[in-house]
Amino acid sequence: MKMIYAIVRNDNEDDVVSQLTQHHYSVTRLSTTGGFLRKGNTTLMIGAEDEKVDEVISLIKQECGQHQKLTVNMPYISGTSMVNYATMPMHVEVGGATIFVVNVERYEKI
Ligand code: 2BA
Repeated sequence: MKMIYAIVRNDNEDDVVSQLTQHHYSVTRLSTTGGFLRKGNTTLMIGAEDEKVDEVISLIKQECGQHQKLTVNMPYISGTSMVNYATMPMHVEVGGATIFVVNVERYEKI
């Protein structure tokens, strides 16, 4: 058995969860925050049999689509004698999903 952790955009969360539950997968949603953009995202935990992992990833892919390029204003501190907070435009890729597949040593429902 595997535990699949999928970090998805909040915009895609509902569609991904609906798709997975319609295909009879159990999902736990965690509200998380990206360390770089410091924006909310969602981490989904899906426990699945080894042979189902590819199907789960393909369902997530269907709903999250491809990465898109986005320009965001990142805060930074400029100036030497005085602290001056400013923003700097930066190009990042958003969308898609970041997926980790981890072995499950033991699984029990009691
Ligand atoms: P964030 O950390 O907010 O990152 C958002 C996007 O900013 C990333 O998209 C990436 O395109 C860019 N980015 C992240 N760190 C960067 C850096 N140090 N320098 C330049 N650009 C950077 P994704 O790669 O699609 O990641 C989306 C979210 O998935 C991340 O949100 C984070 O919450 C999670 N994530 C991605 N890779 C991870 C990893 N290796 N471990 C844990 N969480 C990860």
